[in-house]
Amino acid sequence: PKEIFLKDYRPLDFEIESVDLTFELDPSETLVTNRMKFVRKTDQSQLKLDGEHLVLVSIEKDGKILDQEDFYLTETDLTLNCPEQQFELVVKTRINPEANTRLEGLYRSSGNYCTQCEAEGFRTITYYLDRPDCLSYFTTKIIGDECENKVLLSNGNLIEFGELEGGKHFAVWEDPHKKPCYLFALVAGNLEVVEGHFETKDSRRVDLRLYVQENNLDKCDHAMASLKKSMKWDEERFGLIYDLDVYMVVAVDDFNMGAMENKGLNVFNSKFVLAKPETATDVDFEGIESVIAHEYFHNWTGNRVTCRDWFQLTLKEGLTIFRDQEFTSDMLSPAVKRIEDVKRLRSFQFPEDAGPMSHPIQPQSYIEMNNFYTMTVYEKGAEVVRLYQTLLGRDGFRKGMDLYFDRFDGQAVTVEDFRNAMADANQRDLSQMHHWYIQPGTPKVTVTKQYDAGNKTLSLSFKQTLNGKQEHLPLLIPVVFDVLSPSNEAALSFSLSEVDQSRCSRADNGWLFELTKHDESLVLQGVEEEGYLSLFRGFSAPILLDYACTQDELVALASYDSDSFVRWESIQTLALMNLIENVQAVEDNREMVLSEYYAKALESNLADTSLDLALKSLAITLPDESYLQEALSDKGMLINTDSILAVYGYMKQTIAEKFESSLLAIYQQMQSSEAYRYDKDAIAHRMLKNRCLNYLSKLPAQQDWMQTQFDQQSNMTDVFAALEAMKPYDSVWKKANLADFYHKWNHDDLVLDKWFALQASDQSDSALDLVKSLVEHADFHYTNPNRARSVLGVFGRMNMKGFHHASGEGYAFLASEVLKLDKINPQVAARIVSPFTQWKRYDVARQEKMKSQLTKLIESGSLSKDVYEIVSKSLK
Ligand code: HT7
Ligand code: ZN
Repeated sequence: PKEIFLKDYRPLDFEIESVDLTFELDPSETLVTNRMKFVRKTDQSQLKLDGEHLVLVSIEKDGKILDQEDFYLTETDLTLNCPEQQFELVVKTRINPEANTRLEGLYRSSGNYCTQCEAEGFRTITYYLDRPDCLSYFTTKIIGDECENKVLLSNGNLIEFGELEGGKHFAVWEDPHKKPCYLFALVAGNLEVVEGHFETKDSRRVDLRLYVQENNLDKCDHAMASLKKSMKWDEERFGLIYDLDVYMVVAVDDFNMGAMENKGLNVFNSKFVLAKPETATDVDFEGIESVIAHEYFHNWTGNRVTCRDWFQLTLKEGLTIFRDQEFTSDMLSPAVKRIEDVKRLRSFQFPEDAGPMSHPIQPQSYIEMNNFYTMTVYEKGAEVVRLYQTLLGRDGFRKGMDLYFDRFDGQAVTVEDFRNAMADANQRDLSQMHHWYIQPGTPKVTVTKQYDAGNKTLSLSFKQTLNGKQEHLPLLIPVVFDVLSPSNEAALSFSLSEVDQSRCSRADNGWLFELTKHDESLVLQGVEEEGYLSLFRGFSAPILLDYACTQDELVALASYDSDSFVRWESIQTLALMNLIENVQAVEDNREMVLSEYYAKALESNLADTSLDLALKSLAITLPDESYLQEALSDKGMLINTDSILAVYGYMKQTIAEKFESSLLAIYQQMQSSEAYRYDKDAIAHRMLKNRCLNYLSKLPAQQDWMQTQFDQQSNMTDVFAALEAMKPYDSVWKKANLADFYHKWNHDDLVLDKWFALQASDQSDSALDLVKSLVEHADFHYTNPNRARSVLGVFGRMNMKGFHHASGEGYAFLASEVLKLDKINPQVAARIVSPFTQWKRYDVARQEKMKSQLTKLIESGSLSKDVYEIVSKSLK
């Protein structure tokens, strides 16, 4: 397959002024007529249009039908000579939506038509210049059978509709905003609508419409409320107002990702729209709120100002993730949101960046663009956007955003354009920020301190490395820190020399030191005692911190640091040290222990009645397994998954035993007879309660709580937490509860996904047999991405016992499933294969077994370019 490079970017030779599309819908033979007005912009007269999986019916140029010899057709494009300055082409193609299991372009889901065009799906609908810098005005006419397609939707405003002969009807939509074709959308079928409205701050009424299947009408309230909150928030925080009279969201069951921000007509995976307390957990509710917000925010960051080419993807995605993080932070708890985002980044993005698919947030090349919708482009990209806000302050960041929209509204631009807007609006030189965009890997910052009691100076030295070396272009790293008194918890005062004042200033949550070189130091003067360092407050940069801190210092920070992130981070570090020590103990045949320091920190957090309940829950949660794996790899240790399983088993059991009475008391205090509410306090109560339940479930004397909570059937958060707690038990009662759950919910696909996922992550001794039985289940369908992910995705990522079974059978199973899925949906198959990319991290025996499955996949000779790219890069 061909590799595409950023360095080969060339501006367009032709522009398309307008596009007039007509769809004559038919499940297997939809006819698309595409009338385009072209303007030639350079001397180049060869026009090459992208097109794949299409049957070409005819091409007409300026009213004349072209013959076979007038154009050149391949599997991926159509080339013709166009010496005219301006001309019109009418291209007719035939497509088969029903056979489209790739779910790109036009396809059918639950009997309805829908589209997915990002990144390069439009070329499977018609021949076109399918690249984001080709902006055009779209008009779309949809003709369909009236009984089967009550609803006919596309982007923009409805300008005409009516009846036709033979039981058909039509609708014409006109989008007044120029857009790239990846934002095109069409939806048709028998959907019901939930309506609402929003009044903009300039007093315009916007109609809000959620389209869902009839049986889901009772699950739309939360999505509608989230949409209204998002619209209001974007007006208040960024002054951004919606620009059409209607905003539509359609929920579909078969969808490759979370949702898609098509102009005025978002298409969503139903998982991110539908919720009621009986069917959805708090995590689902939060997911809906943030994805609804994310897609809405794209209207400005992505749609009004779009990307010049796909290498600029982080321009819209990093920025929009940052915006949705800020939104959630304002809606719920800023401290909790920050910790959750950092956990996600470390558990998923850090490993990606340390593996064979590592790439900068602005990738330099790709084989399949869909493989670059990654944690790096999205989440690390958002962290890099956050760096601007940390460096410039909220007001400075807002000034930069305002200038960005003033300069680039209606254009397709680059990450450099964004940076220049930030710099110019704040009269700052931010050119060094470029280094974050072009270098892969997670930087490490090593900090050392030296206290001189005689001179009362505290010297801090900072050293940055990337991928273990100092050969990289140095990064601009904001270090937010403070120095705390060991005796009275307060921040110590100090002064700075004049030179240091230009590199270190006061910030909202401490001091802001701008590290710009490979090695740098800072001298704090007038420091009365050797303080404790509270470093990278709020996780002020996406780095790995290497700071030789004593465990006493960590216990102190874990117990009283006023920065919630550092407080949580300190207890996590103590836990991590304890976990690593125990991994070593297992491997050396020594006894495992619960470290006295970690236990002390747990105790003080459990006892702290002033601590926010959600933060308490996070504090008593062990770092997740992928974070431990990351830490072991960072130390150069190979991972033996059996040791990791043994260590987690021991730690959970020992914590439960040691803190039984506090856990039980908190569990009981957190009980509530109130109806489900989705708000910060109620979520925090459930979160802490269910964390305690999880620990208590390890203790024979407390096991009944699981069944009691399950039987109460209060809401899905609590029911599912009870089932999760039961998961490790190979017992009759667990099976009976799972069977009850299935009978109650098998009519609801989203709930059934949970039932599948729970079992796919079951790490009991029968893990492998269980997952094999799941793909044989009558409700398992390879064609539905949510279902495939809830079994195969969960098994590869979350079932250490089954996937990494020493026999290698887990690897063989997943690889053979990837091959099956690749024939149906390559985009989803490429995600499912990703756990194999980490093969070099595991012990030698496992490495060989994983590698041999990767080799088998390559040797199958029939891989899609999606899966091929991941597998071939992993084997390099
Ligand atoms: N911009 C979208 C990214 C996307 C996508 C969505 C659904 C299916 C396939 C897709 N390919 C790319 C989603 C977002 O970031 O908002
Ligand atoms: Zn996005």
